[in-house]
Amino acid sequence: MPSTLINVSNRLPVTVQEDQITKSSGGLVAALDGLPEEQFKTKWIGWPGAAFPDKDRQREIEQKLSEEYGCVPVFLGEEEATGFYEGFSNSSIWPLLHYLPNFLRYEPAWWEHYQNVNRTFAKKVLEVAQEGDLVWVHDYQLMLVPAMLRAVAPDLKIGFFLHTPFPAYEIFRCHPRRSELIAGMLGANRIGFHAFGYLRHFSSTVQRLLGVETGLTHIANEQHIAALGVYPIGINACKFQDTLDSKEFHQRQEEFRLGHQGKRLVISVERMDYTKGILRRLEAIDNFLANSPEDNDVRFLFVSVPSREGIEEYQQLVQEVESRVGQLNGKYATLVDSPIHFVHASVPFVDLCALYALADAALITPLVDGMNLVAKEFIACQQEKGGSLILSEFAGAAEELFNAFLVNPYDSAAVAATLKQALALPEGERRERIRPMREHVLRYDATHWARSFIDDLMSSAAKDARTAKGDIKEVRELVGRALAGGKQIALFLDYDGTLREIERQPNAAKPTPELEELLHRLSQHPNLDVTILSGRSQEDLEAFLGGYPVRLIAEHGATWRPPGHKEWDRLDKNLNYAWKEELLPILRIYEQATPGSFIEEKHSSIVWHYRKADEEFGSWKANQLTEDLSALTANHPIKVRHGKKMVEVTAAENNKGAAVTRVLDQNNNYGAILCAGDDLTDESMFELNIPRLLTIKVGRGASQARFRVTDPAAFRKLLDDLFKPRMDANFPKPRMDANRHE
Ligand code: GDG
Repeated sequence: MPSTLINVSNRLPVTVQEDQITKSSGGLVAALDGLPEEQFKTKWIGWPGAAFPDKDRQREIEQKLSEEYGCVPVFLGEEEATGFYEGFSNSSIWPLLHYLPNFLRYEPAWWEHYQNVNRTFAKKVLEVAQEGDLVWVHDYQLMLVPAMLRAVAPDLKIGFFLHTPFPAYEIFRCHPRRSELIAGMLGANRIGFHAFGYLRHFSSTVQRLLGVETGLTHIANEQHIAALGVYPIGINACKFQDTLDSKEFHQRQEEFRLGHQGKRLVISVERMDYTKGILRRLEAIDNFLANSPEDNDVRFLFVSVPSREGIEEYQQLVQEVESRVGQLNGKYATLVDSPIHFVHASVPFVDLCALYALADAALITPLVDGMNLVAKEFIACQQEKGGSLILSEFAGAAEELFNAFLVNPYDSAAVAATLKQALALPEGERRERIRPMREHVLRYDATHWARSFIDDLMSSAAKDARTAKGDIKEVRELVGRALAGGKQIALFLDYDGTLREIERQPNAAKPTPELEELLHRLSQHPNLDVTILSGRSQEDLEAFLGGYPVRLIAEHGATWRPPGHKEWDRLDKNLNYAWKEELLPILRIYEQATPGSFIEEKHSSIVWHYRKADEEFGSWKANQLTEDLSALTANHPIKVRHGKKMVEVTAAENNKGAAVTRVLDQNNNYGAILCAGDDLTDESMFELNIPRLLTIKVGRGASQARFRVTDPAAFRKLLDDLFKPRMDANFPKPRMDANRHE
């Protein structure tokens, strides 16, 4: 039975008018049409494009869309739709996502509409979704939907794809609702972006705004993990191939050829949007025409599809563009011709293909663009001609279209010069540039994009579903069986937050009498090999636990001491800690600026503690420090960790998982290996792939562990139950030096 893929996007892939429904054929529709039917049934949830206040009419549309198009309409009131779409989505989020804070407008009422509409979408999804379905939410209009869904249906598989860039934190932080927006996205199991830069910005924005520790490819929320990935969208290759083979295409191409005879054609195709750089491009064209009178056979053709016409900034843009085109044509026209041909309308698809195929060059110079499909479409349609692609380096497509002439759209003289150079290139060379790019865009098409995202979503959702949700009974059974078979069991136990509750003063966290009793019992158990590992220094561990015949591992695995030994052995002898000298002054600045905070220097790490600082200010500074350090140390084998009330920098090679592996390399005849921990440093143990491994997360938060207990008390109780003393046992009390507790 195929699962259903529920696509949730602002607009349905159909337009409903008074008496007819027409199917639109955007990239998204094509991408999902290409998915294998035996694997997926596709449904769409979205706005049908107009308000239908009459309830009977709504029911009628609903039925028709569901039966004939697999679409579920979300009906919105007129005012609500305007506040949500033109207001919040396109006048407030869109400009910021495109690095244009000057265009940002915000009205509290828009935010209300945005939340309400996102809620309505989420409700509709919950009405439609069945167990096992995948939900794929698209774009900036629906950023809150993933978290809204997660709150009600924690096990739903949810993907989110952002079709625009995600800007640097300094830009995104301008938005009055910045934290709510990113928290909304984090409800997804997987979040996709067009380019790695956008992913990196998102990750650092989450780190700085929400104080959540982020990895390169995942962000651990309270209860689940949001995986991050890069999926550059492609074009509907089949549709282009079919059109290029059609008779109509050849006819139109011939007609256009006649229409532009004797001219070299440079085309630009886009929605009329200020992000597309139209005014800057006209500046470059002015420069080109002024400085290249010998190129007077070049004609510029603009196809600018009307867009967001209800918004003032867009109306102004149309006026400015029209006036500038008029000015330039006035300046450079002859009695028989003018250099710029401006079409402010949408042209039929086949005409678009004919223009792409016929053009000598495409001038695509957005100021910022998530991907820009036009660039890829132009390449796909260039067969023999070998037209040149002049592409803004600020479009996501620039990362893939390796043979394009890349330009900075703000540098109009350079754009003009590059255009001249591109047009002058011999035809053979131009063809050679296009050929490999054409292969690329036809292979990595929209279907490839959708498949990669969906495959990854399924695997990350499956992984997330296992997040420490195993039944603890399984641990009891496996341990019971190993003990009954007389097998040895290895215990790898973290200390603070796992065996012992966290204390405000770290040196106050010495074992309580109850824990002493338990440790005594575990260390004397004939079937147990106990290791306690911690981020603490060896001095701390000696002071708290030195009296027990257990193995101690300190500083996340940098140093260890076998059971019963006095001497500690460093495992990081070959590591270079020169970075500590460099980073210390940075941490000192934070220490100075944050009253109550202090630095702890360990052999293998530096820690900035802020538990005694003002809570809010301390955590704000900690987010900032984590971000600064992460950026500075990106190319070093160093790990920066924002833990509980501290930021720690350690050598990446030192981790508890590696330490566990080292112990097991010496002997691995265990019937079970049990690892337990409460924070992110313990995840390296949980990720190990070794047989008979039982992993237990202590407390809340996402984790790779299979099992979970609520807190240290529950964990001690579990250990107590698992390793109850045998009736005949009479263990001696350990030798403890009372002074060592202080
Ligand atoms: C957003 C992101 C990202 C244009 N004129 C006509 C026409 N078009 C079609 C093109 C192309 C589409 O519109 C435009 O797509 P883009 O990708 O260039 O840009 P946005 O509309 O801003 O799309 C963008 C995209 O989402 C996908 O994730 O790449 O960065 O901003 O397919 O062919 N189609 C027809 N007539 C026209 O006159 N038929």
